[in-house]
Amino acid sequence: MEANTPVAPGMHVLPPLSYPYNAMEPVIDAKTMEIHHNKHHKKYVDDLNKAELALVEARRNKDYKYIKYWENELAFNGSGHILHSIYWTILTYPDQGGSLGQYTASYIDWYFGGFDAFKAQFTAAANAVEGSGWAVLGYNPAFSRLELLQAGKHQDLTQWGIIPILVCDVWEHAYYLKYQNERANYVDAWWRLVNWTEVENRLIKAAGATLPMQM
Ligand code: MN3
Repeated sequence: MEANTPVAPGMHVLPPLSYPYNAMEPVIDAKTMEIHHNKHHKKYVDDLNKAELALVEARRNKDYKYIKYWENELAFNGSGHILHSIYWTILTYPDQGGSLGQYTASYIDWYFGGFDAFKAQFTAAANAVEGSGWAVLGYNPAFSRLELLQAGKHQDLTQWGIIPILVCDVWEHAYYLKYQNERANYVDAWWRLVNWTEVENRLIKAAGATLPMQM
């Protein structure tokens, strides 16, 4: 069986670019590329590592008083690292990107009704992002198709690319009639309901029946 090689806590590294900082000239200047990659993206990587190591400590000490802070850091910096890593790889030298691949074209046509309609919506979404953020074309495995989304605050979507395996609904509608304001009692009791066979099935579907390689 093939082994999965997970990134150990605190071991993320800034991925090198496959082109020099001036590659995007004159569309994006070299200085912008350098600061964006070597300062902004690097800070996401450093702060993601810091958050993961802080949570290793929290688990060891069973001390979760800063859980909200570190979970937010994990989401903000994890999403920043993931989205920037994608951003660098989907760019290349001006006008050297080739033409739309067969699968890309098919999925875009199927859902958006043609490349022009897709491009118009993507452009509108990118221009209308509030403050800083992203326009994202993604494949949604739950619907087996593409979707086009804005990410205003990218941490609100936790870490982009993650496939949910086990989820607990803590909106009040999920428990209020019986538990009222005692959410902790609901969450405690909720553990008795988990279908671990389904959790296992979802994980196998996501990770492809590979076990993590031993550290
Ligand atoms: Mn950026």
